[in-house]
Parts: sequence; structure tokens; C-alpha cells
Amino acid sequence: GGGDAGASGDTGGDDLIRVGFSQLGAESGWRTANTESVKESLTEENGFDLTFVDAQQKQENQIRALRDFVAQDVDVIAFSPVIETGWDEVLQEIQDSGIPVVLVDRTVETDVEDPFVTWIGADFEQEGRTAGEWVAENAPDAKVFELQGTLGSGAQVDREEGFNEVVGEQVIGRASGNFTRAEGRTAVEGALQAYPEMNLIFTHNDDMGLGAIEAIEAAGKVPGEDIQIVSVDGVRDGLQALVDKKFNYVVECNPVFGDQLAELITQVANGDDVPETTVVEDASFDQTITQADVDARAY
Ligand code: GYE
Repeated sequence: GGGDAGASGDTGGDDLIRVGFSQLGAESGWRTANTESVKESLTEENGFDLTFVDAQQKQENQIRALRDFVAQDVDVIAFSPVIETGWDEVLQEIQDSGIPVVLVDRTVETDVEDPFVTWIGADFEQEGRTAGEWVAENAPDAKVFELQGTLGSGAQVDREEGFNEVVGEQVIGRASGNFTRAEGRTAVEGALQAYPEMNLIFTHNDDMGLGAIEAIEAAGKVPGEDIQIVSVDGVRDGLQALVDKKFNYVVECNPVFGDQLAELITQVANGDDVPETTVVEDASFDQTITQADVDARAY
């Protein structure tokens, strides 16, 4: 250590906390902002030696990265699981190694007991409920198409559950756009054919909603009017669509929690008690948002 600059891969000073972070991908504006926040907070100046690996939305890549972290004997493993299931074996291996796990953003379903020390992320089910409440109040007769995120991901499963709890009877069809703009567009092209009566889309993230706008406009319809769009995330492009009246409502999911994550990792590395869950604060926005609000958005 001793303050040398250290190229990446350097084992770092003894005083640094060695963290292996497995990010699930770079599929959305939310993810990009989240990755930036994590990297900005887990710096050497802040006491961390970070190994960051992007799995490109493939579970097998994530499992490989997690095994590498065990082999490297890092101090703490942090990861954001692309889907909920399929982690039993690798989580057991991590547990046997004695390395503590901090779960980030999405959730896991596993038989392993006490698979992680702490989880930080948003309340996806509440996000879905908030979106559903807007529909119930503002478009109670709408025929809703649900544009799902990556199937089997915590964000998809829970947003769907919350939304359908409130307005499930209004949903006439569903398809996944895998949380990306391109696949969102393709899914909505199909939906325009399959469900000509649809007049509202609930999309599980902004990027897919932006793809939906492209598909709707290409079909000669007006997004936000002929087909209303209710979205989740609140990245700048999503809020811009709200100002442009192409989105009708956006439930925020805040990706900027790197500082809170850094604090948790430090406590875990020191063996301090930590809360089992940390829920990140979210807001929500309608078309009364201004261009100045959008311009001030950090991501
Ligand atoms: O909403 C979406 C991203 O897991 C909360 O993943 C995250 C979701 C986010 O692809 O844009």
C-alpha cells in the first residue's frame, strides 16, 4: 500500500477493503447510473480496492465472477442478481468460504440459509402499486398492455405483482422487453398487432417505454394520447418524455445509492451490525414536471 497509485488488479494496501462487485449488465439508463454511483463511491480514496465485473445480463457470467471472487478471497462480495433463482450452489460455495455477501438492487430466491448479510435496493412491489394507483385514478377504463422486464428478475416479478394487485383486471396482454429499448420496441410492435384495442402501456422501465414510443409513432399513433405510457425509473430520457407529453406518469427508482452501499460494505467488513434491509427512497412524477427539473437531473 503506502499510497502508491496501483493499477487495477493491484492487491492494494492492507488497509483497503477488497470488494468484488458483480453487476448484472448495462441494459438501461438506470443501470449505467447505478454503476457510476457504485464506482464513484467504492474508490481507493474512500478505502476500497474494487474489482468490478459486468455480466452482460447472463447468469453464467455472474456465477463465474462470483467464483473468481471466492478464489481471490476478497473481503466482501457484492452482487446484483440478474434473475432471482439459480444461485443455490454458488451461494453455498461463498458461504463455505466465509466471505460475507451484500445483495444489491435485485433479490434472490434460494434454499441457502442466511445467503446474505444485508440487502440494499428499492421496493419494487410498491413501485408497481404506485403505478397501478395512477391508472386506477386516471385511466380506470384503459386497456392495459404490460411491458415486462427481464422475466424472473426481482424487478419484473415484484413490479408485476404490485401493479396487478391494483389494476390486474385491466391488463389485456403482456410481453417482455428485457429492460432494453430495442426489445421494448419489438415487443410493442407485436402488441400493436395482437391487441389493437390497447390504449395504455405499463412498462417496467423507461428504456422499454422509449422503445414503445418509437413503435407507436411508427404505427402512426400518438404516444401519451392514443396510447398512454406509465413507466418506472425516472432517468433523464424518461423524464424528458414526460415533459414532451409522450409518457404520462413515471414512478421513480433511484439508482444513486453508492454512498449508502459503501457505508454498508465498510460495516460488514468490520463485522459491525447492519440492518437486514435498506430501502432506497423513491418519488414519482406526472406531466407537471418542468424542463428545468429534467435538466437538473443528474442521470
Ligand atoms: O428499473 C431497470 C434495470 O433492477 C431496479 O433494472 C433495477 C431495474 C431498473 O434494467 O431499468
